[in-house]
Amino acid sequence: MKNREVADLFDRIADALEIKGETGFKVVAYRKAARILQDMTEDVETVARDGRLETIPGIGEGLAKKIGEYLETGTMTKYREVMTGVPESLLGLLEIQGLGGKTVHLMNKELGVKDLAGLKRAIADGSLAELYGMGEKKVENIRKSIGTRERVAERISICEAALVADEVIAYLEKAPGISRVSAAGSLRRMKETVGDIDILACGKNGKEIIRYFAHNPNAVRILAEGDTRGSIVVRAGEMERQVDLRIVDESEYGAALLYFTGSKAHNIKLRGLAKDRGLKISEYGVFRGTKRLASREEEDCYRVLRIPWIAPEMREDRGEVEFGLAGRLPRLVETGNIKGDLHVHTRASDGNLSLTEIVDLARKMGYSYVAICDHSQAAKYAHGLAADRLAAEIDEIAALNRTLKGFRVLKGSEVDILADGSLDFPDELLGRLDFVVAAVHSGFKKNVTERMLKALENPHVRTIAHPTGRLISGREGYDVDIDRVIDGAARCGKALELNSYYDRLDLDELNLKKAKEKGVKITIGTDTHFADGLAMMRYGLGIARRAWLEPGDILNCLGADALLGKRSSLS
Ligand code: DGT
Ligand code: CA
Ligand code: CA
Repeated sequence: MKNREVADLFDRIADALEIKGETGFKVVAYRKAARILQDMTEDVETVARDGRLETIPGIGEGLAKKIGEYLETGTMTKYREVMTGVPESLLGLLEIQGLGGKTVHLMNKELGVKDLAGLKRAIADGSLAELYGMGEKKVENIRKSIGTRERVAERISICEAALVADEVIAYLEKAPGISRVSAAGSLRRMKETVGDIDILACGKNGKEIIRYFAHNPNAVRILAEGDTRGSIVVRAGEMERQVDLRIVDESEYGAALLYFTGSKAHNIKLRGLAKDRGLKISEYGVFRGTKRLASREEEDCYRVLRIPWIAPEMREDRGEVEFGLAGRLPRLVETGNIKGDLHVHTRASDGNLSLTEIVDLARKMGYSYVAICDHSQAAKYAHGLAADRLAAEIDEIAALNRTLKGFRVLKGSEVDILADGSLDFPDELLGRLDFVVAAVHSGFKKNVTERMLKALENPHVRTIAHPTGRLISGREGYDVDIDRVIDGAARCGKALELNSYYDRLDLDELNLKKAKEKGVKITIGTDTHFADGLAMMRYGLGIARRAWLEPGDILNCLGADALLGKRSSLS
């Protein structure tokens, strides 16, 4: 269907007209036509072929002609006409959330803003806030969305980076003479976004390993191919990413790994600590004068500095060195502590897995339970379950559980929090479930905080899914006061979710830390819809560890009985 294409063209025409300073009915007519075309279920080409374009309400003779021309020739004269004289850099500004054609026109006319750099200057010198119809709050939103866009362009999510790195490392493990290989940098620290991917290795013939690395069939470009360093560019989803490999001597592997894992702030802290002890630390080891005291293993380097080994996820200079010195490092949650996945979709809503497939996959992960949380009826786009279908799923799970030994499927729901904060199912039905996850999927700007607080009051709700709604790829998230939601969860004794779906990682590490400080427990769910997705637990765990979470902070570390607060383990 070309409906969307034509709608986009009309929107672009309206944008361009606005940038040129036009207002009024023409702009409105193009916008309206765009919306109508987008919402139309019938194929616009069929309608055009039948000569019925003008029967569509909102599409008059002029617009019908333009649509017809585009469908026949693939171009629209009017579009080309309107676009002439509108600089690409001004059109580009429309991609920033909160900026429409009208504002771009005013900025351009009154402040001389021609591009992103100009916009940033107008924000910095306060002139944008003075512009008619603007104000501090709007400017702040624009500033934020510029920030998000730039971060996203430069960085990719840990999940995409890890997939690339896994592949490169698996390839490197087969390199001639290689003896050790590890991820380093932000990837090893499991930071939620990664700039470039750093890999460290050692082995017999470094130069040959670099050569092998550079000729990875997945490399789209070789940037450097030296004796101890190589650098390539590989595909990562939609984008390209730089991968750096360093080869070091086996005797210096630990010191180099410590150095290249970073973070820079952690390294600087360690350098200060070494100095206090009359030592020196570098990528070659820890030294007293010229005498090397440690270098082979990371543990050795930490030991001579007289602190315990610190997990890479904590190395951000957020107090980890002080805690280490005081012998008070947390015992971070580990893969082996996780007893189940607390948010999984089946085919019944928008997943593509059956119950038995999920059980098999969960068992392979080493779990003893999994919570099935299909969407509720309001989530129509996701084929959400109406009450009768949920009741049927409950029965199906009960029957399946009777056939399983040492594993339990939890009857759950990802129930929508509606516009008034009530839930999408009656309490009586929710009461039949083992695990209720409540989630906002609509009205992202409407009273989200109040709605979540109300949902937390419901006795059946255990946790709130993806509480901020942000997407790593760029969506800002709900208009929610997360601090109040955390306080609400604490007050109601409820948990909040760490959604490990690759583009979410929500709550993020800072909010997780806040939640922990308030005594709020965390549930980790992959929110997976497909077979590979249960493995996304790894990213949730990484983020949890970056927030210093321990097994006691995470409900997935409880056995099923303790989780459900019941003695019986039947159905
Ligand atoms: P990224 O790539 O932006 O996600 O972040 P990182 O942490 O991977 O940073 P990157 O790739 O620039 O450097 C990798 C590690 O090497 C970094 O975490 C610490 C270390 N490193 C790099 N430059 C410096 C430096 O100037 N001083 C110190 N102490 N360490 C550095
Ligand atoms: Ca890096
Ligand atoms: Ca790097």
